Amino acid sequence: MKKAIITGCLGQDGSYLSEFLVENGYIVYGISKRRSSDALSFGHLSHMKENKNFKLLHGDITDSVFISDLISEIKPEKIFNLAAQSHVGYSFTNPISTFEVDALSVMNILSSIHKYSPETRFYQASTSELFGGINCPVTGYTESSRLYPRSPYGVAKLAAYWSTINYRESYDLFACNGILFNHGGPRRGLDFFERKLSHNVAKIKLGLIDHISFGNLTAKRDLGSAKDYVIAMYKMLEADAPEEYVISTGKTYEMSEMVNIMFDIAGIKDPESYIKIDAALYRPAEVPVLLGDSTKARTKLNWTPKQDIYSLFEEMYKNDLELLKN
Ligand code: G4F
Repeated sequence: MKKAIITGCLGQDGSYLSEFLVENGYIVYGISKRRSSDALSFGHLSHMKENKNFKLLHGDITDSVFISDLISEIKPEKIFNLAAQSHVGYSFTNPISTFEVDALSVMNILSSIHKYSPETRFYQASTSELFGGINCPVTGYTESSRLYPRSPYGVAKLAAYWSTINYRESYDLFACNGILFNHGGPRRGLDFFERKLSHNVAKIKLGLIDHISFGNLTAKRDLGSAKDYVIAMYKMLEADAPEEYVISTGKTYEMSEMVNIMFDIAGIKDPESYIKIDAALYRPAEVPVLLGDSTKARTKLNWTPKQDIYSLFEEMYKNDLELLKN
């Protein structure tokens, strides 16, 4: 059986990708950072606890001993590096640790692949935050657009992006970046915009709270479904050659429009009366508009997203309503 390592396997993307790869005949070695409070937890993957093709390993990707031992022992066909400090707002107050996890650890992994397992194919979770959102082209950012990050998170991810390309060009590794635009779903962390929205609108529906506090609602995001996007990751490592790909829906919505869509799905009128703007939730530098042009992935990888924002928000809202009722 083919072997794959997924770092960050218990997160939103890591858990969907773990399920997808096991269903497609892989043995998955899932890496997750140990937390003493929930060291025995499989999180989103609790249904795979007894699955002999899914092995949960605890480890920190910033630890070079852990990474080199792991890669030299397993020598997997594929490594998907999805572990990250992925909250843009948090990166402004914790820039150093963000850089360690999101940039330095990627060099660690690439260096171990180069030394111990040069046939391993490597996927780096890059992001539309690399573009920065100023002067976004009307047709959307492509793989050749200018990179201009606007946060410590974006800067760290930019270093990781170039490290991946540099190792590919220097040592002929099969290493590539997926430049994924925002993507969510029921497993999204509660402190990201769309999940905060679905969870709190469900709370309002149940009469548990009477308002939601948000920061900047004038930014625009191209938001897709994490389940669709992990398939693009897989296809990138199945391609003939390692290349960068933009993964996006091709539609962008202002955050305030997203608020209206979610309230509409919940059947709650007059959304504005439930929203408070909290200046503390604004970021020191904002990424104003993100829109992606994923023509390359659609033509070369034959990838297309299945869910639009309406079906995604409906799934998220219904999931949160059930969670809260239970
Ligand atoms: O949901 P967000 O925190 O996502 P953001 O910053 O776009 O980053 C996400 O997408 C990136 C891909 O483009 C990933 F690389 C990254 O890891 C992450 O998954 O914020 C979205 C927008 C921002 O403009 C933010 O300022 O919503 C605005 N916003 C307004 N109020 C808020 C809030 N964001 C959050 N998280 N919480 C708020 O209360």
